[in-house]
Amino acid sequence: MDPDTGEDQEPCFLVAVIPTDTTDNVAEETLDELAALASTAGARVVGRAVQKRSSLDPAILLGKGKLDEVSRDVSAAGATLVIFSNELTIGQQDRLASALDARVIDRRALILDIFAQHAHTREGATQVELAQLTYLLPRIRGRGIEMSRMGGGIGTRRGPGETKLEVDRRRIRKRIRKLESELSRMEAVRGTQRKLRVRAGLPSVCLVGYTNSGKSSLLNALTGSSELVEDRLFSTLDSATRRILLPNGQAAVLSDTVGFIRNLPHELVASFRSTLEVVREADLLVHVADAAREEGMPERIKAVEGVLAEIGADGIPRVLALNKIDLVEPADVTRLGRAFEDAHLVSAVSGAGIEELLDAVLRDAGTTEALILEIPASRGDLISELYRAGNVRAREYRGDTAVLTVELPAEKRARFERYQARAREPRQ
Ligand SMILES: Nc1nc2c(ncn2[C@@H]2O[C@H](COP(=O)(O)OP(=O)(O)OP(=O)(O)O)[C@@H](O)[C@H]2O)c(=O)[nH]1
Ligand SMILES: [Mg+2]
Repeated sequence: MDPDTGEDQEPCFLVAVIPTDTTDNVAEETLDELAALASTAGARVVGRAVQKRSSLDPAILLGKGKLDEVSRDVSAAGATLVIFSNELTIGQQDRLASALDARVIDRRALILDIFAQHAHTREGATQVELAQLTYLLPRIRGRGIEMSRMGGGIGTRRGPGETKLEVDRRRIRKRIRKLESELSRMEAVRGTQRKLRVRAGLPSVCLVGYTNSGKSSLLNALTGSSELVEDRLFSTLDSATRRILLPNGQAAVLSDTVGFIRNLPHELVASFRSTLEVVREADLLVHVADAAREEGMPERIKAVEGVLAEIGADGIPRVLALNKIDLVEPADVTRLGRAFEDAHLVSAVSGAGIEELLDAVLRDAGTTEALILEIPASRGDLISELYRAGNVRAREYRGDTAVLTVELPAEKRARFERYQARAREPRQ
């Protein structure tokens, strides 16, 4: 199947069962996102339905009347696949599939499927297979289940639906162990490469953000390289790293990463541990958000922050870049600027705001090398603050001046600027 031709795309129907207090806008946004995921996976959306419910029916999720309605709509629209935004148990999946007379998958399986289609490197493919099998394992429950029901594979031969057939739990466990050990070998290599970079002493900056917000486009705009940019979700799975020159001529490394999404399946976060390590070890994160999709923007920003916390990267200094500002009406640009005071309004396409963003990167990350500070020896308070806030590498006294070599976090630098012994020299 070729998702680009529009032919052969599996007709699919989307269903979201959401809490009663959800606003209509959020409900729409949930379905729009599910639709974007479905078409990214190569399916053609032929209909959608929402049901607001205060509690989910554990057997079949939907209320009886709604189930009949959806069932009629699914067959009228000729859908052979129904995708639920809710997470489904295997029992629910089975019951829904027979009630709706179509293949049924949930959003998690759909995201895993997209990742499988986009995994081009060996590490990416290994990470995705591990995530897919981890998703699958608890769903098999020892029965020789008919795996085609497990979904997988929209327009792909690589989903679990296709690797299926004779798999059983023992074999899956064995395969999981093998994949894990392969991944840790690949991680070790990656670690060595990273150490080489660290030794080169270059500050490391990482682009993070919701999928399709324009991270790869920004990497290209900032470095003049040509990473794959697509109006699809999860185009980037591997973290590409490029060298950039900051406005003062100093070099830094800039990495692109896999996009985040709300409720990112946790098997994926776990499997992508090593890819995401570049995020954890960055000196600065540039959080890229799509300013052209204002609906749901705060939620998407929050979702990204949630994933950052989940991977232990929430303590890293961050700048927010609102991208695609070329698509925003001037009046709305002003409003956005006020609503997100600290954000940089940028466009990877028009180049607007890129210089300013680089200045901010230089300010917040370009200065990871140690400062040499001359502090009056009488200012014990400042000296102990430096010990608390930074990493003091050396201290000596010259007369009544303490000379400290100290690595300081970005937010403390301005405070100690006037004690700096010499201007920072650009590196290389
Ligand atoms: N108009 C406009 N479009 C942009 C801008 N930046 C990115 N885009 C478009 O937005 C879409 C997604 O861009 P990518 O750079 O692939 O986004 P990404 O964040 O890397 O996406 P994933 O890797 O899929 O998570 C593409 O169609 C880009 O052409 C921008 O500043 N202005
Ligand atoms: Mg990308």
